[in-house]
Amino acid sequence: HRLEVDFREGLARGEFELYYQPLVDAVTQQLRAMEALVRWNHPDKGLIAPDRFIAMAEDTGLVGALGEWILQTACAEAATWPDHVKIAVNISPVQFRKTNLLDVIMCALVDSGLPPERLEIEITERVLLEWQADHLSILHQLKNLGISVALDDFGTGYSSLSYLTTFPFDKLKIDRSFTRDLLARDHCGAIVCAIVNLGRSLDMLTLAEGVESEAQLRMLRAAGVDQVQGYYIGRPAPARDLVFETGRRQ
Ligand code: G
Ligand code: G
Ligand code: MN
Ligand code: NA
Repeated sequence: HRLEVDFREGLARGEFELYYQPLVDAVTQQLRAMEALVRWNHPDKGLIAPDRFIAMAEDTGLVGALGEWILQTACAEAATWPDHVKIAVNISPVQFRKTNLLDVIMCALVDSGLPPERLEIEITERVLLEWQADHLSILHQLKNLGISVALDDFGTGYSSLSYLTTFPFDKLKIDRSFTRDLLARDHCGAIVCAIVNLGRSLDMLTLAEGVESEAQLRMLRAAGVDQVQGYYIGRPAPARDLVFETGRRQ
């Protein structure tokens, strides 16, 4: 309960901050997008990671206010970046189900002037678990606006692949557990290759998460993954620390 009170006050006091992590082309290393990752600078407890407060925000309904702040802030920030760099924003399943997501997204785009083509939303398979007609309708409306939709943490959780034929995702983000075990376990390479082929057949980009070494990057490239993300490519950093080269990130 204490955390919940702190959370309400923290939102009002501007204690939340977005960090940004690069998503790059696997071959050319060209910057494609930045993923917004929320952090909480707690006055006493220091920097708090989202897995400590997102669930609480979902349970208390505060995820609506937090999600709105995140979308507004991420779009406003991205509007100042080079045109070819997209902004990827995580949408929690509860935010997806219980809030007026389309309105909130439209407002963030209008207020920031960010073209919809530069916004990518990331949803997890958890959203699809309670798949309903209006979820599908929201996703289709987002796509019709030009916003892209990525399926986050792909390959974990709910292994039904049938929803891939129900909705045309733009990107499959291969969960970092597959990247982590690439060198240690043979079958992980096979799974990554299978997902890459699946993506190609369904006309979806593939991205490998959690790339932490050159060896992993080389294997992912060989497997034909389109994009990569991870500490080896770039760590999440606050907006003030971002540096953009023209078309390239060093
Ligand atoms: O950034 P970090 O690795 O600590 O994130 C941990 C988890 O929190 C991840 O599952 C990530 O998707 C989630 N997360 C990070 N930022 C956001 C956000 O802005 N909104 C939502 N809904 N989840 C986020
Ligand atoms: O669930 P989602 O993919 O949105 O989670 C993203 C989280 O993964 C971020 O909070 C980020 O801190 C974390 N992350 C990003 N790159 C790496 C990495 O290379 N290794 C590990 N272990 N975590 C990472
Ligand atoms: Mn994500
Ligand atoms: Na992920």
